[in-house]
Amino acid sequence: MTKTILISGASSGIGLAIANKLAQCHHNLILCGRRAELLKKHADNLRLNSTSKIHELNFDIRNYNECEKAIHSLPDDFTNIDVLINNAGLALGLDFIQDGKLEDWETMIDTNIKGLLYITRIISQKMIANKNGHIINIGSTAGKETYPKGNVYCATKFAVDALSKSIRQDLYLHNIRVSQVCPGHVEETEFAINRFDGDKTKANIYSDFNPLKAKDIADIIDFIISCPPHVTIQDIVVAGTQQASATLIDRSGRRFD
Ligand code: NDP
Ligand code: 8X3
Repeated sequence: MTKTILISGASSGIGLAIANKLAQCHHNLILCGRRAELLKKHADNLRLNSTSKIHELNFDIRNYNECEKAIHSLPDDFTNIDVLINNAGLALGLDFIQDGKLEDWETMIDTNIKGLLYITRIISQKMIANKNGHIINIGSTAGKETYPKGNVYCATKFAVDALSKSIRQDLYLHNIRVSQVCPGHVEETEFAINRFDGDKTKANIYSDFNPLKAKDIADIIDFIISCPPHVTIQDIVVAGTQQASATLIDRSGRRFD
């Protein structure tokens, strides 16, 4: 069945891979992100290569008014959102707590926690009115297990973990499903280059083992939304086979390629 699906953070990485997968599955998509040109390029590509209806929304998820204005601007075809995928998020820096940059902390908290809350508040109101909906949060293994210097990023993902459970408790009586996917390292994303502020040497964290690919997460999302209405996948924790925990990674070379 064709669904209308809003994906935050669809301009790159995991969000873009989800958009590609769900367009192949004939769903109608609302692609969100701040980089308008990039989003338009991806949207045009999907329009060319799929039968899905595609709409782009450019806004900063950290600003509640911008979120509200963007969602309220949706054309009629897209207003009944069946699935919300809260994917936009980032890590900035990898520092001991005493060295952390306040600006990085604010950005991570504002994006990963408050941005997710803003979008969820706005869209859940319509889902409640429709008595139908599915919210999928992209958490992280960093939301299950801390690691040295992960401090604030881990805290934001622990918050996503808590919100995934608590929002489910708020919304299940309204026929709204809430799921979470918690990946370990995922390549084919801008995650590491953003975390290390464009430093390619520091961001080179995937070359000596085989991590997940963005497409792997997209396949999991497709599975979650394809489950029959009486089934909710509550939580999936997934990592590459060479990654056993946040810090236990077999970096002896890429296997399984
Ligand atoms: P990317 O950097 O490739 O994607 C992040 C996306 O978030 C971009 O599309 C970006 O769009 C969007 N975004 C960031 N800030 C904002 C903002 N203020 N307003 C609106 N959109 C914003 O990284 P990933 O694909 O890896 O990240 C996606 C999610 O996956 C994140 O929540 C991340 O924490 C999580 N994750 C990533 C892992 C990894 O190893 N890569 C592992 C586990 C979880 P734009 O810049 O255009 O606004
Ligand atoms: C991204 C995975 O381990 O870099 O959420 O925090 S990790």
